[in-house]
Amino acid sequence: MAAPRGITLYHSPASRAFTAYWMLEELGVPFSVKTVDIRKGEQKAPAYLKLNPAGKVPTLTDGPVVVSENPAIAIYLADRYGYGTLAPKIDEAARGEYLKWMVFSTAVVDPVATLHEQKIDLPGFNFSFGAFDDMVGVVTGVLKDRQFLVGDRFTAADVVLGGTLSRLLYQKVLPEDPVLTDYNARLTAREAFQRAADATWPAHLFPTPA
Ligand SMILES: N[C@@H](CCC(=O)N[C@@H](CS)C(=O)NCC(=O)O)C(=O)O
Repeated sequence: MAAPRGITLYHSPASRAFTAYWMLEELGVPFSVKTVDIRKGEQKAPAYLKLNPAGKVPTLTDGPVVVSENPAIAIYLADRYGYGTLAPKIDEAARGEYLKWMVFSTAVVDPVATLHEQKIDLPGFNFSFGAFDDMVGVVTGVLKDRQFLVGDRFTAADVVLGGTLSRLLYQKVLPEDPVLTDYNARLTAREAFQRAADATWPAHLFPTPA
């Protein structure tokens, strides 16, 4: 494993920064957290925009490296600190599928689910992300016969796409299909998942309803 160079995660409570936090917890590398509270508009502060001009969380720095967008953060971290375990190696056939699911998570699943939640269901043909039902069919199709996205081995693709599916199930955007709920149970049972969830939705800010 490469030596960490001083990792900082720019994270906000109750945000998609959960995914990057979970990645770091899975890897067990030391990191510090800087809170960029999106509900206070801190993601638009000039100093933060220099790191991430999109003004969104998460962003991660590791020595001179600055990386944003959850799939990119996960690919970077897994290659540097989990190569061959959380990341299939370059020459492994599984690498292709691994990268596909990484990109699919924010190029397809997140936007099409957001539109569906807003009750906008576009026909798939003319849209890069396709139709909602087709997306659900693709993910249930792969998960019905396996434990994780890349065969029976947990990878960073499960953190990125799995974390997105988990959130969408919680928000009731995805159907309660047993294929999805069983997969989600395998993810949420992981200690690293729970630590990231506790950090992202802390009980004092998000108490469980009585
Ligand atoms: N494509 C980005 C999405 C990140 C994102 O949506 N972040 C939201 C919070 S969940 C955000 O920072 N919103 C604040 C804003 O847009 O002002 C990724 O995958 O990292």
